[in-house]
Order: sequence, then structure tokens, then C-alpha cells
Amino acid sequence: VLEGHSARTALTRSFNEIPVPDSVLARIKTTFGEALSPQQVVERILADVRERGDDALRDWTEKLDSTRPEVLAVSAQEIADATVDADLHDAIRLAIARVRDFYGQQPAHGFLNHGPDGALGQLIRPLGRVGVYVPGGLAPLISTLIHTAVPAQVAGVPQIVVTTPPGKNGQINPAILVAARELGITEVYRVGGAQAIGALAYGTASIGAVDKIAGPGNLFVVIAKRLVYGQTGIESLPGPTETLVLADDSADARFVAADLLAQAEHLGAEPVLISDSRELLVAVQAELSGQLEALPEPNRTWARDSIAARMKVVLAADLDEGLDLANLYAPEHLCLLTRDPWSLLGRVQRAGGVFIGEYSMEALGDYVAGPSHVMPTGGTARFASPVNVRDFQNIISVVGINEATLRRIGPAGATLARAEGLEAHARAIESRLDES
Ligand code: HSO
Ligand code: ZN
Repeated sequence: VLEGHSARTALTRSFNEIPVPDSVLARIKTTFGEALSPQQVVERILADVRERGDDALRDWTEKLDSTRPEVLAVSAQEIADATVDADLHDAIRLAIARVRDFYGQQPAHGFLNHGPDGALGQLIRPLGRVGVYVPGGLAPLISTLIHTAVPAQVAGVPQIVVTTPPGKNGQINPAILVAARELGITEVYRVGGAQAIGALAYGTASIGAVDKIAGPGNLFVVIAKRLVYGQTGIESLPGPTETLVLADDSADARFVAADLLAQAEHLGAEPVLISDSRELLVAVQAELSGQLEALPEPNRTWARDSIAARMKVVLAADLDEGLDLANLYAPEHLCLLTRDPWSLLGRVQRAGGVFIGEYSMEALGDYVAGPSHVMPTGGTARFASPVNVRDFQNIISVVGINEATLRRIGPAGATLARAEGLEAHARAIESRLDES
């Protein structure tokens, strides 16, 4: 249990490097026969995709995902034929409807004001083509597809394409295809990892380049997104997920433990608990071990690993200090399980999302609450926001100055131009002032 200064130190992030688990380095060694860094691996893959296009995508998928996708695009027939059981289908529809309704409320309009100066404004235009990366691996993240594609659709993006790694049988999880169909998405490609990011950035014969890539991914995907940034837009670089629960003595230890465990079952996740009540911390520890034992495998191992490697427990002097620490840490998720959580909201400064009270657990936010679960991780909530409609729009500034205004403000423009030594600028302005 951390307190005072040691709590501050433990919750202060360092942004040096993305942590690379030993298991990843070991896998690189067996796959490549040499000790490459993840960045070197990604550089190789990206260069190859750029050079050889689809063939590189097939080769890397065969090497890394153990299946060779001769045809990269999932056919319209496959998308049409995908089925899931009725409960899951209804849940997918509900999630889509609720996320769509939420983003429909985001104010995202431009302005064009005709006033005494003429017209000045901002036009808002949707991006033309967006790539959504849907992680495969241990869990088929149906919800991530929904939580990334819907804000883009609400923004008005006409073309949304999905890439996701195929399973060993070469197939995409049918639930992902059902979600794509429900969303009206027709372009789905069976390719994941850095090779998918390369395809989306550079374009290949099968996969047209996109204007922006959105959605989370593993370490290799994040490195690839960093490297292609500029070639294409990158919505964010989400890393391992984290949840900070701030609880007082009124909190139910069972719920606190359940929320921390839900977080911990994500690989590499960081569960953080801050409380001003020592009794609560003790009760949560007991609950945690009980609930952990009751989890089925492999989830128990995933959760135990995250807890062992990353869990932090802090005893704060009071809720004020707890909130200070939470703002310092800038968690992806901040869960308030206190007597009067609404009274704390005004002091929340840095978080991806804040989850208020015992009916708003973060796990609900992952699926059906409304806001996207793609939120800034690793302390990037200091400057970044959850994925939202604005990520998928451009602003175009509109300048439509009239003559009278030019006469009033033009001389100042020319003066500034000469101060910058840019004579042609000054003359361009004055050329219109000279007339008449
Ligand atoms: N909590 C994860 C997202 C997720 N959870 C997807 C379940 N499915 C990162 O915010
Ligand atoms: Zn989750």
C-alpha cells in the first residue's frame, strides 16, 4: 500500500518507451532467427508492404498469423452469411444504437458569419476514407469495431474499411462480420498487425490507402502507426488499458474488486485503487483474491498477471488527495465509487472517461453505455481525448473579406509582411489598396 510521496512517485508516468514483455522478444527471436527490436521488425514489415503490396501482406500473415489469405477482402457473401445467436445479435444492435445516439449529441457544426467584415467561418467536412483496425488475438473485439466506426459514421465519413487479423483457420470471427453488416460496412480485410497498418497507409492493389487510421492494437500496431504518421492520419496510439478506482468507506468492496478484475483481465492492464479508508483497502484485497480464484481460465491467469505486474494500491489522506493523485495519473478510466460521486466531478481534470457511481461500471462503458471505449491511455489524457466525431472531420477556414474591411486592416497586414522581410506579401496586399 502506497502513501504520500511514494504514491505520487508511483503514479507519475514516464513516457520513455512502450514496455516490451520478454515473451514478445522471445517470439521475435524464434520467428526471425535474430534478436531484433519490435521497431526493427515493424520497419521491415512496412518497407516490404510498401514495396510488394498484397504479396507482402500474404507472406507476413502466413508467417505471423499462421494462415495465408489468398484473397484479402472478405466477400460480400461471407459478410451477408455471417450469423451469431439471437442474444448476441440483439446486443450488437443495442450497442450500435446507443453509441450512435451518444455521438449524435456531440456538437460538431461549423460556422460562416456574414458580418461587417464580409464572411469568416469554419467549414466542417468529413474525412473521405477511414481505416478501422480491429484487434484479433485473444479476444475478438466486436465492441471496438462499433466504438470506432460509429463516431466516424456520425461524422459523415463515406468510406470506412476494417482490417482485422484472421484466425488460424483463415476466418474472421462471425460476430465481427455481423457487426460490420449491421454498421453497413462492406470493406473488411483479413490482415492484422503492422502489415495491416502498412496497407492502410500506403495502399496495395487490394486495399486502398486511407486518410486516417483509428482503433487500438498491440505493440507492433502502435509502433507501425507511429512510423506511418504523416503518410496518413493517426487517430491515437492506445497502449495497455488502465482503470483507476477512487473509493471511500461507503463503497462495496465486492464491486470495487469486480471492477478492478474486469480491468485486470486485459493483457498488460494496470488496475489502480485509491481510497481514504484503510478498512476498504483491506476488504477489497480479500474480495480480490476470492473473485480471482472464482474466475475461469485463461482469464484467471491474465488477471493474475496484470495484478502481479502492474496493480497499484494507494491510501490517501482524504478524497481531495485521492483526486489530486488521479489527476496526476490521468487515467484512461476514472471510476468514482464514493458516497457522493457527483460532488467530485467538478475537480476531475484529466481522464479519458469518468464513471460515476456503482451503476456505471467501466465494463458497461466498454459495450453499451454510449461513449466510445477507445480512450487515451498511458497518461496521454493530459492532452488527448476519447475517439469522437471531431477525429473524423477536417475544418476548413473560410476567408471572404470585403473591400471596406481590406482598406481598414490591409495596411497592418502589409506592415507585418515588411517586418518579416516578405516584400511580395506586402505588395500583394497593397495592389488592391492602390486601385481606385
Ligand atoms: N476496456 C478496453 C476496451 C474493451 N473492453 C473492449 C472490452 N472490450 C479498453 O478501454
Ligand atoms: Zn475492457
